[in-house]
Amino acid sequence: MDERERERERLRRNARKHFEKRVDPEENKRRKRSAKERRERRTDRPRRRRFEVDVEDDDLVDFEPIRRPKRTSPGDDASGIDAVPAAWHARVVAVHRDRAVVRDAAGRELDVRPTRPVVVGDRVGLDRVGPVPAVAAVAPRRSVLRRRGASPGGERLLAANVDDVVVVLAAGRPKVGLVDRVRVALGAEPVRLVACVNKADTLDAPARAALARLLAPLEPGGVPVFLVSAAAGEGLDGLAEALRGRTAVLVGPSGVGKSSLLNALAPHADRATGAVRRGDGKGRHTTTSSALVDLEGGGALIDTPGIRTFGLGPVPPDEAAAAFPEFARVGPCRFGDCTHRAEPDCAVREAAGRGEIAPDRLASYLRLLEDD
Ligand SMILES: Nc1nc2c(ncn2[C@@H]2O[C@H](COP(=O)(O)OP(=O)(O)OP(=O)(O)O)[C@@H](O)[C@H]2O)c(=O)[nH]1
Ligand SMILES: [Mg+2]
Ligand SMILES: [Zn+2]
Repeated sequence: MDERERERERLRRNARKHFEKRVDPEENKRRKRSAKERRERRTDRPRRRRFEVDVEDDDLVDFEPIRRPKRTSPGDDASGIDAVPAAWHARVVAVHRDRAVVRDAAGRELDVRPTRPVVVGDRVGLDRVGPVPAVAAVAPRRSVLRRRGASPGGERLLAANVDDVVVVLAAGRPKVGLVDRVRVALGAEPVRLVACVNKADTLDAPARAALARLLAPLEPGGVPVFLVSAAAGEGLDGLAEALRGRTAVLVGPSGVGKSSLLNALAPHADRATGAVRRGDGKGRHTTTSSALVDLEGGGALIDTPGIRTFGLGPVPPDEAAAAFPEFARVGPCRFGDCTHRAEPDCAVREAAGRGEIAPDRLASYLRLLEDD
């Protein structure tokens, strides 16, 4: 069976799966009715407020699932925020289950009722009537970092209005493929992607050389790389310089040192950090909610909870390939729509065979195609 045939078979299988999942509409109605009755019987259950969210996986506790269909898109608020006096404009610096924390124009932090879905980094206009201010309007988002939710169709916004997305990895076992994943997730978002490899202090000279080889394809692909140590202070000046005056969000697996970096770059941040597990060096998900901290030299950093995976769902080959600009630099493949998986005369696989494309870059690309 050739590759195209296999692909068709896979699509057929998928279609069948969804078809089999469909239930009879009458049966569906009956199920909904009985679920409603069950809910109504449980009168002791506290009523859910609109802004409370279901936690679907523990690695993203406070990331906000954006429910669809939603009636108030941030764009609807465009005139809304202009109608709010400038003194009541504020920036969301933390989002909790039942409240958000904002910093207002005077630099004061206050609790607000998140009467609209907000995410860290949002610019909001407040309604200050009443004992606890409410979010009256959310400014249109200049940029967003989103991740596919655990439920189908439910995506999660991780942060809004950021200039930089900094993927943080640990020097010992850097999951470089995460950089590619985040790049694909960002698509055409107007943000800069940065890679930051922390814990440089744990490397000896040969390990440093091996790491440099692993990271080498990133910079020519337009991703600046910083090798730093939050613990030893190495490389922090360069990173701080690159982020000055900008809003950056730190994302990465648990235990790589995101919060430690934030503490090193913004000493008043005082974020909790936690030891990694002894056996596998993985973190223990110390940070449970995102927070935005202002940097002294201007700009801001957003700390986020560690992510286990950065799910994307199946990625179309051309979208995946866009994250690997070096593929386009090798000669054309025989087929114009070559996916570089198994087609004959594939220039990309041939270049990887000659070592002109790093084999782990090709592997990372192929993993993206298989994601589901
Ligand atoms: N050797 C070394 N250890 C570090 C460095 N930076 C952080 N650590 C340690 O790594 C562990 C995890 O650090 P955190 O800052 O809590 O990691 P995190 O990425 O915020 O983890 P989560 O909040 O769980 O996502 C802590 O024990 C830190 O002391 C570093 O540069 N070198
Ligand atoms: Mg943390
Ligand atoms: Zn090819």
